[in-house]
Order: sequence, then C-alpha cells, then structure tokens
Amino acid sequence: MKSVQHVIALAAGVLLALQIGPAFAADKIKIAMVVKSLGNGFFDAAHEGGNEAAKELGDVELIYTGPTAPTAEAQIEVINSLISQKVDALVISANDKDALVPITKRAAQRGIKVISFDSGIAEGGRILQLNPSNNALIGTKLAEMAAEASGGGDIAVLSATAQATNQNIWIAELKKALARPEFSKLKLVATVYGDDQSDKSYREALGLLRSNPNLKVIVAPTTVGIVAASKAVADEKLIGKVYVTGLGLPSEMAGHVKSGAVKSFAIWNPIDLGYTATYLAHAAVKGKVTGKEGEQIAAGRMGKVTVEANSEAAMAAPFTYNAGNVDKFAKIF
Ligand code: RAM
Repeated sequence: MKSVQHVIALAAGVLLALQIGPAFAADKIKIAMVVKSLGNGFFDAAHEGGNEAAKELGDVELIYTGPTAPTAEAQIEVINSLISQKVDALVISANDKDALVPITKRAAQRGIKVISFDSGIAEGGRILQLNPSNNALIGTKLAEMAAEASGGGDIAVLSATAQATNQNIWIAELKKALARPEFSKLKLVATVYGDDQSDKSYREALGLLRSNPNLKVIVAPTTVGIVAASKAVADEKLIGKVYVTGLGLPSEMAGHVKSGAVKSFAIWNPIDLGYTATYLAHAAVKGKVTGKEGEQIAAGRMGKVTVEANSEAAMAAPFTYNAGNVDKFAKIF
C-alpha cells in the first residue's frame, strides 16, 4: 500500500514538473536567428555561436530558421510566422535590404527588436546592423588576393544573389579598389550570380570559364560560390591556369587549396559573428540598444561592440588562409 502511495506521489511530482517546465520556457527571451537560407555551412557556424551565447546568457531560447532558397519573399514568410509566435527579437541576415523593411517595421510595431547581421537590412528596418568586418577592407582584400594569385589579367566575380546586401557592398568596394593604380593590372570582365546554391554556382562558374578563355581569376565573395568555382576549375582541368579566391570556410576549402585551384582565401569567424549578434539581440530586448553612434554594447567574450555611423557596427578584419594554415582552422569552421 505504502509503495502505491509512493508511486502516486512520484507521479504527481512528475506532473507538477511537467506543468512548471513550460512555464519556465515561456519566461525565456525568444530570439529568432533568420538566415539567408538553410543548409549553408556559414550559417550553421553562426548558429553554433548563437547557441553558445544563449547558453551563457541563460535566459534565451534561440530559434534558428530560414528559407530553403535565399529569396526575400521566402524570408518574409518566415518572419511573418515568427511575428505570430511572438518572438522577442529577430536577428536577420537579409536577402534584400529594402524588401524586408515593411515586415520588420511591422515586427518593431509589435515590440519585437530587430537586428540585422552579416547581410544588412536598410536603416529604417532595424535598430542595428552587425557587419563581420569593415566593408572597404574586404573589397581591398579581394583585390589583393586576386592580384597575388594571378599577377594580373582578366578576373570575374561569382557572387551570391543579385540582391544580397553584403555581397553587393563588397563588389562595390572591390571595384573601388580595382580603380587604384596598385591594381591596374587586374581587369574585371564579368559578374555572375550563383544564388548561394551549389548547382547554380557551379553552372555559372563553368559559364565564366567557357566564355572567357583569358580568365585568370574567379573571385567568389560567398562561401557557397567559392567551393563551386573551385570544383569547376578542377573539373575543367584548369588548375594552374585559372585561380579561385574569395570568402570561404577553411573546412570546405582545405581540399581545394591542396588541389592548387586556390592559393589563398579569406573569412572572419562565423561562430563569433552569430555569438555577437545573439548578444546584441538580447541587449536590445533588455532596452540597452538605441543604435546611436558611439554607443557601446557588451557582447560576452567578444568584449564591447561600438556602434558606428548609420547604426552599424563591425567586427574584426578578415583573416587569410592558405596551404600553411588551412588545416588548423578546418577543424573549427
Ligand atoms: C555565404 C553567404 C553569407 C556570406 C558568406 C561569406 O555563406 O552569402 O551571407 O557572409 O557567404
């Protein structure tokens, strides 16, 4: 008899715990990280950083989501559903800086704090944009790596989508760099878009190789594009004749550096980027972010983030990878 009572008491305890559990979860700050598209290793790493921040902060429930293809329309649908779920903050890498403004304005009217990171939303649609690095620095870096790989000649850009905020800024900065005397030997002959889809990027890279017989370098400022272009150069047996450079993940690029298709590429730490963006969103929910120039926001192990002009903040300089260091970092991201 006693043991039956014991079992009943235990069962009641379990029921109570089940009731309390969701109540605690509901008290958590819901931060939704909306990426350009799912299945992209760069955003998987940003997600990892977001999880790290959520764990440290302790009161955050992180929702990681995004469309299957990187379009603004699909992102709007995702954001609409997050508004209905009453999330507290949105951390968005935008597929189009202007197309997302009406929906993120609606989110803001409902009290949801909107931060963009990686690929920005136009100023009216977010409190803050977190850039991974200084844009001009990235443009110059791309030009430098193209010059180092080829010594000069025709170059082409294989980008992500035609509307991607970040890639469009970096291409504009690359063009500014190319106009400087130090890069006068490089000639940009084409810009194509692989939409951050492996198959389309591969086809576009093949197109560049076939229609530009004098091409010396493909510059892909996208982690998806740079892998596809490297594969296309290898498949076309053009290693040593055409080089690929741009922005890539060491884990995805190590093999292509070894094959000789790539001499060097660059990137920042996507884990740190997702980590910092999550901290900023948390601070925004706590009322600690205005987006005013000069404002400083604490971001855990990354220290303080300082807001610059146009409510933008930037992280570290891009780091360059080559045969000497790629394996070491390939284990991390
Ligand atoms: C792709 C995405 C992302 C960009 C990186 C470099 O993964 O386009 O937005 O920051 O490349």
